[in-house]
Amino acid sequence: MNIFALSSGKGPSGIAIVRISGPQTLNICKALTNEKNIKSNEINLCKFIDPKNKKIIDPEALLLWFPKPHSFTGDDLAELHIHGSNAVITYLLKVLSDQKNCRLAEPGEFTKIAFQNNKIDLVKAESIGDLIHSETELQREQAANLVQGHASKYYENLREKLVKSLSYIEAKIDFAEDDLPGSVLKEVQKSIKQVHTDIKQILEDQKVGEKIRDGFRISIIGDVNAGKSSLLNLLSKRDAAIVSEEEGTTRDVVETYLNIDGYPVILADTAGIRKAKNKVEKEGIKRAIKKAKEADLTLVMIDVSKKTINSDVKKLINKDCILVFNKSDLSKKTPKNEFKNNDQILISVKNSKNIDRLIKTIKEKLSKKFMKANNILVTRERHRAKLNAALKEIEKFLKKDQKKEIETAAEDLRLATRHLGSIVGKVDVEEILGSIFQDFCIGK
Ligand SMILES: Nc1nc2c(ncn2[C@@H]2O[C@H](COP(=O)(O)OP(=O)(O)O)[C@@H](O)[C@H]2O)c(=O)[nH]1
Ligand SMILES: [Mg+2]
Repeated sequence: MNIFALSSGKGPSGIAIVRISGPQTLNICKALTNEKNIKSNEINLCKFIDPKNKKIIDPEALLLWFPKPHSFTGDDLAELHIHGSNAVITYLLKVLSDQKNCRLAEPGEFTKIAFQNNKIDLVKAESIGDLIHSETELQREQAANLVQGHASKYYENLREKLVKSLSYIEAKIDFAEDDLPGSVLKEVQKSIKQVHTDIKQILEDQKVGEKIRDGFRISIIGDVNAGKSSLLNLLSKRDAAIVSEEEGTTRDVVETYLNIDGYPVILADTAGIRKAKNKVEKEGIKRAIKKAKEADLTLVMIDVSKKTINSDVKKLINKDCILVFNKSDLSKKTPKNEFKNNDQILISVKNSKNIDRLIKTIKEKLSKKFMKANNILVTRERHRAKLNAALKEIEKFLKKDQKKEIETAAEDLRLATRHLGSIVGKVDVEEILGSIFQDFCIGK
């Protein structure tokens, strides 16, 4: 079966790219162009024609032909660069679907075939998806790193260490004691302990890779009528939350997704903190406090015209909060307070005053708190779960007396290897055997 799809965005645009992949790709291209001599890995200038009625689909287009295995999918693949109008695209796609054994590709199918043909591993497949969907600079950077295989190489390296240790243990099980030096088990222990330390270190990353993919969580909390909803609306450039001079307007949590100067952020507006009598408002305040606790960063908003900070709000201020004094158009004096170590910013949402400084401070805070690790490896819960599972097996292994329980200890390592391998999509027992044959001359 051959698959095809529009690989560029929806038209109209100067150029659109349609990809075809599968064993009959060249024949399909020949039928569509009437060209007998399509050159591989070169640009072919040609006309695309409807083979049924000889009508011209696009009089001037480009065809790139990549024979397997040197293509993105690893199968025969062609790229058709056509004029990007809806009519040209629609006609070409229809003609392609008329061809024998040719169907529209499913989402991600080109990448899936590339994985099945061993052109890319799972982490790369995922990160290609992330790169395509990246919305902020930080997300683009992270995905681009993964596409280049940094994480895959690291995991592969760890896995190879486990495979090597496992091959020693298997040898110890299979061969007579005197064939192997006594220090082998000690060496294995040492190497596995190192792998354990490395995985632990990867996991202690404050989940920054996932946060960059999904967005950093920022909560706005504070007094009623401090201007929390107004700030959310200003930053998100839309009327996401209701603003009113009536106290206790916001009750539910309102969230919006923002790009704050390259940082992906989920900003949450919450109910104002006060002694509420109303049941619904009480629930809103409970949710506000919960949001603040879960947040990566909290903006505590205070109305400067109030002169003091509400004692219930004070209780929520910790060392990571930014104190945002709002309504500088009404008063320039910020209330005296004991939070000397916190960032304190005086703004006016009404007049858009000092908002750029607030944004800069938010960025600095996030960067200081999360961007310490320069080598981000885990970007998905899937990776984290597999690493944790591998860690568990390694811990089981390390707890065992490997002389007495060598068989079950080997099984622990086998499972750990499998968990690590499944991050990049590699699970292979043959390799363990291969490693044994390589290191011990069995045929002697
Ligand atoms: N003077 C002045 N009023 C503001 C400012 N920001 C918000 N407000 C007003 O304060 C009131 C409460 O705002 P709102 O965003 O609903 O506050 P919230 O209860 O904290 O969500 C509204 O009448 C806003 O128009 C500001 O910077 N200056
Ligand atoms: Mg509000």
